[in-house]
Amino acid sequence: MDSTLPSPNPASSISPSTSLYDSILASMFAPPPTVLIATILAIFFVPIFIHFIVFRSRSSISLPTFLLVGPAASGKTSLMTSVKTGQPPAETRTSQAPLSLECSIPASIAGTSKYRSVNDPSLKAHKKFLLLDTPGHGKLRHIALTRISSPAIRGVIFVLDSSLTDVRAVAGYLYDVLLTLQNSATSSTTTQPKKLLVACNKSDAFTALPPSKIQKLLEDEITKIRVSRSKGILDVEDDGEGNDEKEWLGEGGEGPFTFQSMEEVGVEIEFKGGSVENGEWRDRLSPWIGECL
Ligand SMILES: Nc1nc2c(ncn2[C@@H]2O[C@H](COP(=O)(O)OP(=O)(O)OP(=O)(O)O)[C@@H](O)[C@H]2O)c(=O)[nH]1
Ligand SMILES: [Mg+2]
Repeated sequence: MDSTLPSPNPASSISPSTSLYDSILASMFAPPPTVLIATILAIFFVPIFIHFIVFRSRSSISLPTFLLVGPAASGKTSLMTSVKTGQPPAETRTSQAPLSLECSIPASIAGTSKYRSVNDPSLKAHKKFLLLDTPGHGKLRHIALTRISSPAIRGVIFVLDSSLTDVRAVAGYLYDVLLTLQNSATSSTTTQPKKLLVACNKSDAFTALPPSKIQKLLEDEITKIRVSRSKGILDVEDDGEGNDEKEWLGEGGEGPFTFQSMEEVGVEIEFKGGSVENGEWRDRLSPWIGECL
């Protein structure tokens, strides 16, 4: 009788799960060259790719936008180019489609920077925004009016020629812009007022009127337009569809119209004079744009 017991085989005592574990560990610490190269490439390029996607989508979708509106040949396209380049353009053509340009102002003038320390390095950066030019021709004004209520719009710049040769036509377009802003402010869920800057351009011209005089003439003309339009509206009964958009300007819509009274319906208006020819708009617009950002 063989009394010797068979010696235990060390290999047979290792379970299959232990050997799998070992082989995974071995491949992790000594990976094949192809896996090594793929991992290094992923480490370098995936963050760059994600940054590119995020950066591109933010700049194209959520950049704060300022809408340029106003009658034809008032200087909207010229003003936009001069804010971007600091120089008046050599020549412009009648606009037939909207056009946007990316511009920037020093972050120190932006409204959100007023509580920062003067030593905050972020104040040395620039704040980007878009200027969106629209055609002034009567048949193409719907392009501007439909964009006024867009959430990306931080402010509207109404550009007019300071000579104000046709005050009725200018006041008529401004009336439509104000009405759209008023309806947008009253239907908005935020209490943030809508901002409008009336840019009295071409102040270099001999016939140019000062902004205070332009403001008064426009107020008188809008008062007349409001009276004539309200007569038409009173004849029309409520359409019964719960449409609460107002068709007249101001809280009550009675008496003389003033731009100041638009604050009661959530629209803040400022007047500024300047000239593209003299390269004045970049400095004159920056504080107002900074407040809106
Ligand atoms: N004198 C003077 N001329 C200006 C000024 N700004 C613009 N212009 C001239 O006014 C004309 C019309 O300018 P645009 O910028 O094309 O006007 P716009 O408002 O874009 O016109 P539309 O595209 O038709 O709506 C051009 O000949 C400009 O050179 C200014 O400040 N002073
Ligand atoms: Mg134009």
